[in-house]
Amino acid sequence: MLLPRLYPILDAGCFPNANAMFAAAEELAAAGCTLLQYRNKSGSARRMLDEARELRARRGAGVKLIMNDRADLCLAAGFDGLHVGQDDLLPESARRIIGPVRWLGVSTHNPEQLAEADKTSADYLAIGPVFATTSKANPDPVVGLEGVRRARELTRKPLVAIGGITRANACSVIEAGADAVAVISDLLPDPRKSAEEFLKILR
Ligand code: 3NM
Repeated sequence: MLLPRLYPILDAGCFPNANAMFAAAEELAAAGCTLLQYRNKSGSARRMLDEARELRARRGAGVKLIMNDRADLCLAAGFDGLHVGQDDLLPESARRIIGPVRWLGVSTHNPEQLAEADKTSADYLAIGPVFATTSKANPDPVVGLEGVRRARELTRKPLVAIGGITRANACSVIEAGADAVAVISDLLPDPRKSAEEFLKILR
């Protein structure tokens, strides 16, 4: 698998309503984004599936959709992949559900978790939070650029850095060894402009 440099996360909690999130998804696709994650930490399963299906119906050609946390909703919505954290299904349990083809990403927050996830069938690993973030409840301790460098030494899988990444610091994160940056807040409130700038900076 080849990760694009920019991996936008659409966090339902960051939008006033679902339509605003769908509009953001379309703007990100128009800016050239080819991978989007749908994240919803507070919606019911029913609501999440409705939103995920709508995202899928509206996605542009060549845009892959990744479901956060929920293997069942990944399948039900016909998404292209699943991203699991340390409190979700174990990677191999998730893999059994989503099958061999869909992408599987795993969040890690320290070298031990990263080395463990490296042994699984995950297609990519995430490390974070790199910098302080306000987008996640109870974030783990910041790992910094040093944490990204260390993660790079521990895996040959594609590496996604996450947490507090902005247009101002994204280059330093890639230079530290990440293949991609996952971003929530610095893509708001003008997703198209921000994404175009990220893609230009990270080219
Ligand atoms: N996961 P922003 S940090 C969803 O450390 C998430 O695994 C993290 O949002 C991790 O770009 C984070 O606004 C929030 O900082 C990322």
